[in-house]
Amino acid sequence: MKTPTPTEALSVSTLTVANVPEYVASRPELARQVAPDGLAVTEVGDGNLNQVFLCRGGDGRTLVLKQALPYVRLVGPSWPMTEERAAREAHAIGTHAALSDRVCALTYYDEDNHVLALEDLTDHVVLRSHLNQGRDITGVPEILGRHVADISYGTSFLAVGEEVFRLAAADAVNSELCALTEDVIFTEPFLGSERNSLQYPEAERFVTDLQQDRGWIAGAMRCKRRFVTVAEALVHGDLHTGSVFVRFDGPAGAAAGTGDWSVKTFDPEFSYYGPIGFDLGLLCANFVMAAARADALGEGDRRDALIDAVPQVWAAFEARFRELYAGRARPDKYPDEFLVGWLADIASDTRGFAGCEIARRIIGLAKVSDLESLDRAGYLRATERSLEISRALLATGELPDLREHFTH
Ligand code: SR1
Ligand code: MG
Repeated sequence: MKTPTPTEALSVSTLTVANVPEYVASRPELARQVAPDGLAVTEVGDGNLNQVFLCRGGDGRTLVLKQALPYVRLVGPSWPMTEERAAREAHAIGTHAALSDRVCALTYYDEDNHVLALEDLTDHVVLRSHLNQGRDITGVPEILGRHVADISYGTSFLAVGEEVFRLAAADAVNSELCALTEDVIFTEPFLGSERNSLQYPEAERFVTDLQQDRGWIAGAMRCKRRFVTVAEALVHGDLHTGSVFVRFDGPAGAAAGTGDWSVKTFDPEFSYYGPIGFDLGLLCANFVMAAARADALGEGDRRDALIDAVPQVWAAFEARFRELYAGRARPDKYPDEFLVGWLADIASDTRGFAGCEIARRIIGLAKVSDLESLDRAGYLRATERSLEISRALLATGELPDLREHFTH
């Protein structure tokens, strides 16, 4: 094959381990980042939607390429999906990275082939894996709470002004992926679906019981209404512990703090203008399921530490949100009392979305390894307790006492 020149950028509908070197060589923006000669390429994607390649040049520099294909990777071509999600992701990374340094950097975007070149974070670990390994996360919940405040306040109408907000929200419509979320998070776990499944059939009785609880279903439908109709900020849209890379940089053995971590969020392809509590709710739900795992493994101290991640996320979010609000352009128009109501709405949304996320990760499509990798007894204990938390969050709208909940 003829060696491409920079003016002949290779077009590839499907990147493969074999054609990535040629693709990189044909694009000066990429060839500047990683030496195309002798490029070692590995498929490293473990997400549900896209393919991801790690490219290592002979000079040791690395690059990650992520490509959206016209279908859902988890299922295959039988579930078509447009590649538009790559554009949504590129847009969100650009917007969020301007507001927070906790974002995996985008170094190049190829709109034609739906390819994003991303900062290589293979010296980090996905937070979910870090949690599953039983490792400490002291300081991480606070970093994430603050990050959500930065990206959400920074894209809210108060920060950018009403007209800019309206135009930005219109520009970020992500209908296809929002529809997917509406199905898999808000509808199928509650009303039933052929896509639902359970790791062990004995858990069926918990689900059957829950699906007859009209209060639980009504709570979920309230959340769906909020998800569909509230456009508060450009949210990440899928901020679970599998969308966060962490690397501990502090001294070994010392107590960790927020300054000891590199934390980078990634994968915001589900981003859209939605309720701020959506990101917070998904995060908190995933900490609750990590706590349920620790509980099932008999690790009481660790369970309690993970339960504490929930108020830590919220406290850091609220503190930073208050700080940002204090700098608003028109304090004469927006009194402090306005913030009180806004935070109450976000807190209520957070509880509800957490309840939906727990339910979907157990009943619906796209499971979490925190629970799925437990043995049968552990899985049943963890799922029963997690689902009861989901019931409390959605049927009552209140956060139950989680320590009490796990130990009664
Ligand atoms: C088709 S799978 C759907 C899920 O995968 C993504 O990671 C999101 O969590 C989405 O809900
Ligand atoms: Mg994802």
